Amino acid sequence: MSKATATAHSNIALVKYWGKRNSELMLPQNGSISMTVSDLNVNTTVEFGSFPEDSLVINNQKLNKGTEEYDDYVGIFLNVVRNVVKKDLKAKIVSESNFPIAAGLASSAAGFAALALATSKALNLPTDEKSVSILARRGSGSASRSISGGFVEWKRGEKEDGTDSVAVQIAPKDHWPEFRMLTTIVTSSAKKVKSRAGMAQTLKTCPYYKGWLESVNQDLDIVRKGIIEKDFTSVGQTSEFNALKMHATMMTTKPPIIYWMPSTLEIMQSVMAWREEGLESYFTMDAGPQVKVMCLQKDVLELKKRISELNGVQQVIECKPGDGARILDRHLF
Ligand code: 2P0
Repeated sequence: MSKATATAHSNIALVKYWGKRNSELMLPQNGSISMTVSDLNVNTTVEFGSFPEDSLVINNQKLNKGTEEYDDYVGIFLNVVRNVVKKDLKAKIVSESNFPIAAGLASSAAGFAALALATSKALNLPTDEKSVSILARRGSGSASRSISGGFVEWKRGEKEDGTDSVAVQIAPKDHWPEFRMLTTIVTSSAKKVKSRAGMAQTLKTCPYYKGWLESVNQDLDIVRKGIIEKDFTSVGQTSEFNALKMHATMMTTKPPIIYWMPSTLEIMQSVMAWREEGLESYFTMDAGPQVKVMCLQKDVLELKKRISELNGVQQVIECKPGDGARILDRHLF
């Protein structure tokens, strides 16, 4: 059978991936650590066959050749797959997400993780986590991390062929079920600069990128150890610091990339003030204006209430450590 369906969740990075050393193989400049989240998911069905051409529908919208989503993302991934199986098969893909895509909520991570697993199953390729992580990486770097559940590290790797640039689980979701990310949506419109272009621009023009690379391994060590020891203060402090360093490199490119909106900053400053009062929480932002507030389960109700009262906050989604990608029996077509 050449048709399969898979589901995958987004992940939110605690130590960020920002920059490639090989854009064809999607090899990162640095390792990263994330939490796969429970509540933001994508379901994808793919069928391979002798169709006239590839077709792609995401959230009921057709996105075939000529659209950015197909040409720069899915089309490239499908060519990688055709190269692996050495057959000119065409794909029919239908995908549904339960959150706005392209708004800095790691839609490409969940999307390509689901597509890579469904593709592997449909084409009888290996479906172990390592193999699927490596395939998912070719669609979108952060997708490599959504194959596993819980807390995950995407190893930078050293090899030129990318066979050691793979995501591995640090701890399963049940290791630290109290850990929360309150994903705060301040806008659902698409971001102006895609991560891929933003990273390339940073590498080319940011004078501080060297400082990012020099300090990221230390962040990885602290966050990895903090997760294993369930040391919330250590994980929160270092993740927040790491996110600010990444945004500092984005802001200091030519032309500058500023993903924040006024409400992004309002949430950040509020979190810092609440922390002073003893309500322990930390923030992280990705390539978009949304803020993810890290906290422990015991403080969720109070924080949700306070965040919802801030200007510009449209929605607060409580994300727990979640499962990795898995095959579903029910197809979308
Ligand atoms: C991350 N981001 O670690 C970082 C933090 C955004 C900021 O991974 O070019 O969509 O497809 O590999 O994975 C978003 O970048 O980029 C991302 P590609 P991707 O989560």
